[in-house]
Amino acid sequence: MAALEKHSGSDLQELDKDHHLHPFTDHKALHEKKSRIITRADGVYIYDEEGKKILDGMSGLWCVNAGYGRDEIVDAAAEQMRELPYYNNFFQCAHPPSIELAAMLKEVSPPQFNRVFFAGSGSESNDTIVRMVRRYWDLLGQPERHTIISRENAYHGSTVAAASLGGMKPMHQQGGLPIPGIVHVDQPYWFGSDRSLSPDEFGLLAARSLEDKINELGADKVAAFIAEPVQGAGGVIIPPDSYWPEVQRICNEHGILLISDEVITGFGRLGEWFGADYFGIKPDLMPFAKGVTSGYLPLGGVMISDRIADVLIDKGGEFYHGYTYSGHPAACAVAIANLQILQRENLVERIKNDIGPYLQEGWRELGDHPLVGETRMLGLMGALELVKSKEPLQRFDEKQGVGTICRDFLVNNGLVMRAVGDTIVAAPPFVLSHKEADEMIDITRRCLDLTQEAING
Ligand code: PXG
Repeated sequence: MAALEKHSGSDLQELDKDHHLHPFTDHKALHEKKSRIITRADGVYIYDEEGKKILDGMSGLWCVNAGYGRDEIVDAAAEQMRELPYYNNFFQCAHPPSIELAAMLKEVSPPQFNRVFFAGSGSESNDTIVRMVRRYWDLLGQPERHTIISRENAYHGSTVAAASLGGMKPMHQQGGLPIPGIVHVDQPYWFGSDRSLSPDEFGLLAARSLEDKINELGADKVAAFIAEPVQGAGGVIIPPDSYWPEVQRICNEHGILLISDEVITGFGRLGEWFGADYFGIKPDLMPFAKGVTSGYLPLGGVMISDRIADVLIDKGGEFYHGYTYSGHPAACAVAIANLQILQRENLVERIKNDIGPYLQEGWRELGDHPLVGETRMLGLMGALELVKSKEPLQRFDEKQGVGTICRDFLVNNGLVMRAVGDTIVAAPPFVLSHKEADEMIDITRRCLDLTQEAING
């Protein structure tokens, strides 16, 4: 540690280049450049090692919902580490933080959920999903109900099972994914369609691609359907109103488990505790991660409905599944402190009634910019679709990298947002003030102008 403290600036960048392979990175491209080194953060701002202040419009990676600099979360971790830094929940053991967090999660979750299974990340939570739904049907004497249906362009994580559940073609092309028993249906991406149907007609059509697949496979072969309430990494795809009720009908009619991946939408991002609450659906399982700790320590898990838990408990037999860090005490203590902040400061209600509508209004106004083909935002989760022409609608050639050009202007001008192709996505911390929201909109508008100048040459 003492040795590392001596390093700063380009020295750190060199060490990074020499010793660190980054996640989701073109290693050759990064090797030819330098990484941006973030050294500290406070509130909604991060600071790089040159002291540049950047508004974090992504809450880290969709996770630092309570904002940076929360001493009570830090204190909770330190206290827990002094008391009991680690013990496992295997072999009929448990510890106070895992038990107290489990009870707290039950309180904030929809009524069908009374139990949680802990994991260390969203990907591990979704690996748990694959194993648990198959275990459930095995225990019910229907082992042939094996196939899990997911959606094109979904993101459910990066382990072999989670990446298979995901619907990202480039990920599947690396390493022969998906694994057998996972298939994909349409996503409800109206703006990405030819828009000949109304959004509601299109939403029904997308939902019915699930029913078509069930009929093709035979319902007695299908275990579950998994989806993000709003697709996040895929570009903040907000489904038309008709979509979720129809999916719920289809799952009910065919007896298929419904899984709402709440890794991004869980714990308030849409202005309700869970995306399932927002859309009025009744999932059987809800994987979560990220916002449960506001990213201060890694923690994931799956909320397990009584439908599933009752079978696991009644039928018995060991379920050979779990992780060393399932319910890590320090991570659970951090989650408790974080959820207490959300509750005490009414941050979820704040998204619904205050900062959500406020940012949404400014965001919507960006739609008058010539580069913006569509704006969408639910709660604090939004997207801007950059287009070459609005009428008739024309997209840019992907190779032009317009989204990346805009993203780079944004970061250089003090605002981090993500580019998903030519879609700019945002998910700021829940503590964003009105002034900071104005700053987000002002920088975005300026960078849209800069992007337009750059592409016009
Ligand atoms: N489900 C969903 C819906 C996610 O968004 C995961 C599962 C996996 O979680 P872990 O903790 O294993 O990463 C995610 C993660 C991006 C980006 O660039 C999104 C995620 C992760 C990393 C980058 O948008 N989402």
